[in-house]
Amino acid sequence: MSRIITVGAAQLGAIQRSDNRSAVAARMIELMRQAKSSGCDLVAFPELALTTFFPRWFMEDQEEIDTFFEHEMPSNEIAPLFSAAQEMGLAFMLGFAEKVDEGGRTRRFNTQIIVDKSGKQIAKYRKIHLPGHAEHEPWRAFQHLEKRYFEVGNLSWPVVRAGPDLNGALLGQMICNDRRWPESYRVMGLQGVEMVLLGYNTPVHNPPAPMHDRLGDFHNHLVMQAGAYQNATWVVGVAKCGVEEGCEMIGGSAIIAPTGEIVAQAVTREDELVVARCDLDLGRSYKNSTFNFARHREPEQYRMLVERKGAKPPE
Ligand code: CDT
Repeated sequence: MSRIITVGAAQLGAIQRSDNRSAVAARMIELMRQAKSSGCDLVAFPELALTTFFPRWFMEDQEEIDTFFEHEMPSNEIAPLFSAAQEMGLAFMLGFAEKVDEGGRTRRFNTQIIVDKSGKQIAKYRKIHLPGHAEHEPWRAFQHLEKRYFEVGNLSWPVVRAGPDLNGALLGQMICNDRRWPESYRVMGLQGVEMVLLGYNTPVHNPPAPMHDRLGDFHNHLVMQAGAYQNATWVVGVAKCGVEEGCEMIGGSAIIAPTGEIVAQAVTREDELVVARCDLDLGRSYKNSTFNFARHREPEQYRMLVERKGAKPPE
């Protein structure tokens, strides 16, 4: 019997600083309604879905910075999103800035969670590859201060086995910049992942390398398609996009099959639901042949991957 789950990539258009969380949640609930009427089991939202992409600003006042973080999930403002999902019997993935008291101190992470159809949180991931910089760089058109506002995630890339409501899917997560790194996919590939959910906020303009700007959409799909094929997994990439506080961000939300093919893709840079019926077993033939890891991988020869961080050319 085939193991199908119907997935919605719930792309969000721009969120301005003046948009409060209740207004954003209302937009998300509308996308959930569309998802329900399209037969979705699971809806995925973007990275930092509840606010504008705040690392574009240099801020020093911790109180101001913390206005972008969630100290409890769900907060009162976000609770309607969770209730709506539960009433509709929809599972969802949500990205947000997490402020947590852990190990006797306050910590801040760029986080995603998966909530099942019954409203139970079944997975959490904290972003590991934090792009950008930690100090103010006024020469940039806008900042990218993820290294200032977040700690590196401390949960690696866990894969969870969802319950029967999601056909026992083996689900993994990554966040935005992670999708550019093959290591992110492989750690989950080695756990047999069947579907990777990922949200992103990707500015069109890359201040340190403006010559890359024309390639943003291409690189977005290139890395997700490669990651899907090489690990025989579905990849669901969901953008927050459009012009946010004067910063233009790419769209291109896409659902990619284990074949490496894009099976559904957004055509706007606004709130838009992209739906695909995903057979969780579609990757099986790859996992059993070309990418039979147990048979063909040679980890002894890969030691440098964990022993060396930066590239060091030979003398
Ligand atoms: N949010 C995030 O990680 N964005 C980065 C911006 C590019 S920095 C070159 C990304 O990889 O899409």
